[in-house]
Amino acid sequence: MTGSESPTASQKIVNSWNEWDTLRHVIVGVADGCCIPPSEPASEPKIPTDSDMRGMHGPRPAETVEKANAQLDNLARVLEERGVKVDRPTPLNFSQAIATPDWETGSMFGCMPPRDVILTVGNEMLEATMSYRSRWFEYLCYRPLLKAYYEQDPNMRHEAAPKPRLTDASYKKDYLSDDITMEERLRMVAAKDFLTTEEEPLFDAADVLRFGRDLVVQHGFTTNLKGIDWLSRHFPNHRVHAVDFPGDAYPIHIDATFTPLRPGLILNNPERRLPDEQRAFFHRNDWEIIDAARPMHNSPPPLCYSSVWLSMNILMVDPKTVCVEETETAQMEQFDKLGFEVLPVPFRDAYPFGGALHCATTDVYRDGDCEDYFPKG
Ligand code: DAV
Repeated sequence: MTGSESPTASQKIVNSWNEWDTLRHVIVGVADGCCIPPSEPASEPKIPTDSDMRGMHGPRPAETVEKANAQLDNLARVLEERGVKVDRPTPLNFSQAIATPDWETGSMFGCMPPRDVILTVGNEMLEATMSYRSRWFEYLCYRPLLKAYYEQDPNMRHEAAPKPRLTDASYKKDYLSDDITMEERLRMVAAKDFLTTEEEPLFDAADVLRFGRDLVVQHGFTTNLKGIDWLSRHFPNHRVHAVDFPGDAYPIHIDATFTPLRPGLILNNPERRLPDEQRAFFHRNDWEIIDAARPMHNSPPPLCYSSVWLSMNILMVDPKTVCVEETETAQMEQFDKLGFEVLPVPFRDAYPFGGALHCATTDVYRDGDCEDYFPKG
């Protein structure tokens, strides 16, 4: 290759190897047209009988969409004011029914949590398989952006994991029926008896955390062992580690459970501690795992799928600066004591749309290269 053919720095659009290096370019979700999808095998156990979402489906109330969008737009503005380029996905008509040759379902979900769908690893953006039928086509909302990055950045890799069939064979039948006690649920997750079967590889992008050469992936309801194996074959230059958190009765996405803050420091949900034998890898490489502060709320906002632990679902803007939901004062105080600069942003109105600040974003570009943070293997 001659000098004139080699990509120039300005053509490099996609680059992000970890969760904390300085953020330069990000996708922030939008709430337009978001729906509560009809019940399906993947969602049943996550919606307890007493939940305000039981039996509900259809477009979310317009005033909640407006409020969520105001907070999402504000997040975009806060990031832009710090020099971060912000892109937004293109919503589809989520209220339409969708079908494949194997199944049909009454609506889609939305294009808030971009983190759930798109996994950025270095110069690659990978569309996850997903594990909910209602989220099967969600990658289409990101295609206009990924297409543009691909056209502008000659080194960008646009990849898609094999689309799963998501037939009934992908879910355990009658898993966690209503009369199962919380104790029994916790016993089942501790035994790694999860909702999804090993019929085919399944993973949601939000079950993956990036630590340079190492990828840490939660095995749970939305990601199965075949999904983790697929990721390790797909990223042969990475070490892929499966983790699980026995205290989480509904293990869906890792990012309200385990949150790396900077090299050497991870926040762990004190109700969902990483088991000792899985901690050893972090400890022998001099990483500290500390308990997150307790959330300030006893319950999530109405019509929300996630737990109060969205308090620790934060966005690192650089290794010293963290974006935190503005009512989570205990979490902010903990960050302050750890020496971080804290950027408080209002975000609770966006929670029902699928999560907090980490969920609501997906990296396009962070400074830095692929480093080995675990030299002792
Ligand atoms: O604690 O409900 C939420 C994670 C959403 N991405 C929880 C997990």
